[in-house]
Amino acid sequence: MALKDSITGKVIREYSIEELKDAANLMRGYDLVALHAAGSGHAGGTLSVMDITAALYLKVAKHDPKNPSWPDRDRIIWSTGHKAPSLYLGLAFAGFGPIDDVVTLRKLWSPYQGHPHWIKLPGVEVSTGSLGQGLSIAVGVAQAAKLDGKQHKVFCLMGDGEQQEGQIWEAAMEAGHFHLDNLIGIIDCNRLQIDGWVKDVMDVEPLAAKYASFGWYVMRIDGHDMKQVVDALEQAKAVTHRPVVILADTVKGKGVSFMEDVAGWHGKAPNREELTKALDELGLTERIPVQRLLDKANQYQAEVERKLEAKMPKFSRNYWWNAADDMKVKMEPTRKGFGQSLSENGDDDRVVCLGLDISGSITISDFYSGKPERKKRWISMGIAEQSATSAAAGLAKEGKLPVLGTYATFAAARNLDQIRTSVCYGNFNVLIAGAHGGVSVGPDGATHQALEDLFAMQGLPNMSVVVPCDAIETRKATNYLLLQHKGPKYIRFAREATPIVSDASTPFVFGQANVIRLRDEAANFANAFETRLASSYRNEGEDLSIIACGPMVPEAMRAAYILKQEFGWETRVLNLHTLKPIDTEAIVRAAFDTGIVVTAEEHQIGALAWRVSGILTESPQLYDVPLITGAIGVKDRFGDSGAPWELIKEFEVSAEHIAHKAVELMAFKKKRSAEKKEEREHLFYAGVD
Ligand SMILES: Cc1ncc(C[n+]2csc(CCOP(=O)(O)OP(=O)(O)O)c2C)c(N)n1
Repeated sequence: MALKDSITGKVIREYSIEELKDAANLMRGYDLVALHAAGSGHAGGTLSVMDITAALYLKVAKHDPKNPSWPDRDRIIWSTGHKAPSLYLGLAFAGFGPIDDVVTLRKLWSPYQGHPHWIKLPGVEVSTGSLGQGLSIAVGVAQAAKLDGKQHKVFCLMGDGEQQEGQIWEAAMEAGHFHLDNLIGIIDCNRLQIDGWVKDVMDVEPLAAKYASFGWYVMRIDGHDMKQVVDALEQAKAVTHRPVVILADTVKGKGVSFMEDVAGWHGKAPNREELTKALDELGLTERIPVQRLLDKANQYQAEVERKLEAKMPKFSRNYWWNAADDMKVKMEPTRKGFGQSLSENGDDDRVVCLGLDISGSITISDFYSGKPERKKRWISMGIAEQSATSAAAGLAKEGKLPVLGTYATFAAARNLDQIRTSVCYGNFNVLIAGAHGGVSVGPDGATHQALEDLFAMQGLPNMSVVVPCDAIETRKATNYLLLQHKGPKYIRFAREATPIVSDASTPFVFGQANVIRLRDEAANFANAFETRLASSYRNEGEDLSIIACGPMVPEAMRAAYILKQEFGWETRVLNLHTLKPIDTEAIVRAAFDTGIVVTAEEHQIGALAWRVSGILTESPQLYDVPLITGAIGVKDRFGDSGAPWELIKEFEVSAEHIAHKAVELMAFKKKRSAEKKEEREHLFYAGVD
């Protein structure tokens, strides 16, 4: 089979093995240029899988680039979503789109998202990024082909670390049970994952015996020997009565000496020097138009920035972070505070941390780094969020203080039923860390941007939910949750560095909001504000309130600054770091005292806004108080790839958007009080008053 014209049936191009090798090599070069232009992405895995990609897209799969939805095409399911750039290059080299365009990888609005999205790019079969789901999708696609009496094949590309996901084995069982001989799984066995060697993180071998025992036909090949790859894929198509899995032994970072077999190159892009060296090693210095590609990327980026700026609410000057000489902030990722707390408190023998193969970046590895004696209380669970959640419940039942964490979307959605039943129903002392919450995760895109986790976590009985505003508050919150708080607890933090707006003396009391008030301009932004526990705060007759949580608190503070500078208005900012149990009194008082409440959350609108509005509507103190409310947050849409601060603008969750909303609401308040005054005057002059 090959690239085909779906109308005439003619073969578009027949690649020789040598030509395929050359194409794979070129694709590696384009991949590295695109990663460099993006400034992020997955070098190691995209390089290890490139020979398989070239074989599939250019030789083995039957498809027509001019007719991407040809019903009789073979389907290629890219379960290993982080290797999206290889998929994009496979498609581009096959003729589905211009090769040069791949260089817009991971940029805002680009069809070349950090993880593949089939709605944005023709030729992509399904959207992936959450590991372990592709094989089940492939089972469904293969079943559909059987139901329709179709002859096409379904290929599913997976990673070896990915095999740790339990769902893979449910799908493997199903494919075996249903004798899906139209399904061909391919595993990129490069032996590495994020936290290190697969065999150390969570051994998945013997894969051949495992798949065979589920009724699969198994082949093992050298995944860099193009002839073997093509032969195995062709042979797989001829197997009957059984699904086939090809275990392809590969090298992570293949082709670039300093990337080969180095775990650190999993999720990293080369800098300019590394790119030059890599292209040289691949023998591509003369063959890839690096400057033309980078110019294209830069032009695309400049256009993104122009369009974004045009959409931003405007004020008399630029109030963006650190844009002026005063009101400067220091920035640090909130997740740092989590690691610091684990490092400080980890000597408590009850503390046990569970690794989910993303340990360094979410800082949970700070628990044991430099402290080898704690290693025995570090349990690496692999990429297995669901089982780890229930295992944590088991540890807690026996008196341990288990902590687990990963991207918030995999820490609070993938395993939701396990959190609900194993952890919350049993009311166990499990601390779950949802890292990389919100859109500011950036270029990884929608699959990695948790925008719904707080709905689920707040909805669970017994669960407590904390969303700290900066790294310092994260540390305090973790200290409290880890050692003092009993019961299920969820802490959510961000990936991007965000402003530090508190210090050691800032109050943090679980369940109690803080009031933050702008006092004077200062050299340091945080010093311009005074923070108090809401319960000890006295009404100062502010014009409006902004209620925020997480890194939206600094944005709310900056909005308060904009509103004061531009209009002279006073704002009460409420830092609602604890979403559950919620500080009802602080919310009611803010509403009562100011009459305007704007909520601000880096989440689908509602996790904060609906909780607050629920309180506003059901509190007797507010029954006859006229209130004007507004909500800032993500408006019922999935995230996108892009730079973190671009996404804050695109998803309208910046201080400027909060301030803009406040202006809109203040206009109503003023109109209403003008009408009230007129009515009073009217009644007075009519002699009724
Ligand atoms: C459900 C889920 N959990 C965690 C992640 C984060 N993650 C991305 S890649 C990766 C490691 C994958 O290892 P492997 O399948 O071996 O891929 P490779 O090493 O070849 O890149 C992890 C844990 C994810 N994308 N999805």
